[in-house]
Parts: sequence; structure tokens; C-alpha cells
Amino acid sequence: TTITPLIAGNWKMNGLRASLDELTALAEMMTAGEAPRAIVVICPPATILAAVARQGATSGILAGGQDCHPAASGAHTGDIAAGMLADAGAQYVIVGHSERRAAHGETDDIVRAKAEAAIGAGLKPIICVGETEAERDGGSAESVVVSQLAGSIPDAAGQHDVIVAYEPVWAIGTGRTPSNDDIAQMHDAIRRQLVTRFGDKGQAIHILYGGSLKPQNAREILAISNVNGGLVGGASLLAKDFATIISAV
Ligand code: G2H
Repeated sequence: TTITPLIAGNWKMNGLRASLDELTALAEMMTAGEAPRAIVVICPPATILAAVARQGATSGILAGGQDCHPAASGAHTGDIAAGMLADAGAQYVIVGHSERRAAHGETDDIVRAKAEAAIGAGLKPIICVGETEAERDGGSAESVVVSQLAGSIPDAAGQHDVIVAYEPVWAIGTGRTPSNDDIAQMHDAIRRQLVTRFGDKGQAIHILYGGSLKPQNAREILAISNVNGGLVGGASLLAKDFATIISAV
């Protein structure tokens, strides 16, 4: 199975309307050289999601949300439904990012409900999993990730597109990354799990690597087998850095 690589930028809580200039710069870089070999997605703060989607429509950059509520509408002050993200022009949504699992108490059950809501709204959920440093040191990284996958990926992934992002918590925003061997081993384990559960469909699911992916390490990490792209935080904020990562696939 050949999977077209996917590079997604997670702007987290960074980005004002002025950041759209950075998007213009990115679009210019992407159209200047050879056509990008990757699907390119930007997940900006919700306040500028519609603007990113509108601007991206002319340059082939797709838009995604950073979170959604499991319900379609209702009394949930401050939350955003998946259908609203779709209405704003999103095609993707990140669910279960470790920052939300840690700071908002999101369990696998909640993450799975969000992924189901995303699918129901016609979005592709980017479902995040990853072990903490203590779990890695204690030798349970793989079992932790396998159990997160089992709990966070809905059965609907057998018929609909979902994306998995492996993000070791201790590598997020720290400048540290696992060794290439450790990344390969984990992505192979995730692939086995997906194929066991979803058969052929599991062969086609993107498995992204995330956590301190930078222009300096992108080429070697993105070349690892079963790494089908990346989820990029800090390095997605500067067009130049993000463009370098996109061209590294
Ligand atoms: C992990 C990643 C993007 P960063 O959270 O999701 O962030 O690239 O800054 O480590």
C-alpha cells in the first residue's frame, strides 16, 4: 500500500489574523518549487480557522481544528462541535492531543467519542496517542500506546478515514526525539494493531510522528518505514521551517 504522506501543522494557542501572512508565505514557497509530495494541513486556533480554510483553498493547504466536542450542538459553553469546524471549512480535526488529555482530563472514551463525532461530521480525525517519559523508562511505552489505540479509535475507522498520530509526551516541545529505531519499532507496533483490527483498511491508515519534528530531523524521521508524515507544533509556526519539513518527505 502506498500512502501519500501527510504533514499537519498544529499551531496550538498561537496565531492571530496577522499569522495569515505566514500562510501566504507558505503558499508561495509551496507553489515556487516542485509540487509538494505531501498532503498539507494547518490546524490553527478556531478564531482564524475559516480564514485559513478560505486562504488555503487557493493554494492547496487544507484546514483542521484542534479539538471538537462529542455532541453535535447544545449547552456546552466554550466548546465547538465537529459540524461547526466542517462548516468553517475544516476537513480534519486533532483529537486526544496529549495537552488535552493532560490539561482537560480527556480519557480514551472521550477521545473516541470526539473521533466518532468528527467522522459523523465528515471530518478526518487525527487521533493522538503517546507514552509519558516514566512509561518509556518503565518499559511500557508499547503497551500504553496499544491500549490508547484500542480505546481511542472508533470502530467506524473500518469504513471511514482516520489518522493516527504517535506523539511521545516527553518529546513534545522539548527538542528531544526518540531514536530512529524506537520510532520505527513503535510505528510498526501501531501498524500491526491497525491491521489486526481493521484488516486491509488498517494498511492504509496514516501513522504520523509528532514531537519536536524540525527541519533538522525531518528528513530522517519521515523516511522511517510506517511513518506516513508528521504532526508539527513549534516548527509549523514559521513558513520557512514548515516548508522545509514539507519538502523533506
Ligand atoms: C507535539 C507537536 C505537535 P512540537 O505536540 O502536535 O508539537 O512539534 O512543538 O513538539
